[in-house]
Amino acid sequence: MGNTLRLKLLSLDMLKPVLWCIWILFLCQIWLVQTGHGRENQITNHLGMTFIRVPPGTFQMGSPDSEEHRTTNETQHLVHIRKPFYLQQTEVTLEQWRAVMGKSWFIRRKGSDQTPVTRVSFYDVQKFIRKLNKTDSARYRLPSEAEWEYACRAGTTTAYFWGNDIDCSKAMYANNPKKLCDCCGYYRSAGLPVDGPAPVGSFSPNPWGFYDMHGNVWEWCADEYTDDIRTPGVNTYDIFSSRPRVRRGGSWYKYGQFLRSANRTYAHPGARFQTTGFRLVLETE
Ligand SMILES: [Ca+2]
Repeated sequence: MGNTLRLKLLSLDMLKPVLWCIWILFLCQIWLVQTGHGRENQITNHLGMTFIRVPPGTFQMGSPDSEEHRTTNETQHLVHIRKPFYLQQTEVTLEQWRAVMGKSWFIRRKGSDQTPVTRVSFYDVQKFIRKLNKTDSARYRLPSEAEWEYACRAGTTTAYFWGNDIDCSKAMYANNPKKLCDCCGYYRSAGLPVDGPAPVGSFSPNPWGFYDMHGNVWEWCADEYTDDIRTPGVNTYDIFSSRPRVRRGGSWYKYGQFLRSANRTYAHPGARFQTTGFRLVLETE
């Protein structure tokens, strides 16, 4: 074998690892695009709120009969999400709330800027949305209950995105010394605040990249509450409506079973709770 040929083969051997890396990067790129998790599927607005694109699709909303702690308002049924939408990656934070509403709203609030905003009623949230919509060319709104559960499940069918068992290391709940403190010790050792929510994004995200869909704070949805989940309530905001609105996801305050993907509760739209905040949908079309 001549020297020239040997040199060529040697160069080819040296190139192999490089070619493999290029190939793996190419495959990763395809995976990111196909699973909807590439950067092109995220939008960050002028307030630093990040929104992740949720593709259209079909899913089983509600819980199976076999699910522990399920209640009668979780009848399982097929739901079609026909349009893509962008959902906020985290709950709305105190910093984001103040940026829109001004500091005077939360003089007595404790917690870091990254703490989710709470004690905001459904009506308060509508004021926030109206102000935000005036400062930005984009349009914001609350998610419908179906959109919320679709994004919470992120393709999973178990009680929580990680499985069927609640776990202090996966989400924020039972962090209340007066009511239920099963997880207080764990959170204390993890450096998280006790007797309140954690800064947003303190736990691992679900498979689609959303943080704290399970726990931390309950999240207002747009829909009026109906007992039969198969017939969703009106989700057009009506300032004169005092019908109860849906809240989803459970909170730091009490039981882990309230964090289940299918769990539902509701409240008067004027109620302010230390357990309840929200996240937004960004309309792009
Ligand atoms: Ca939450």
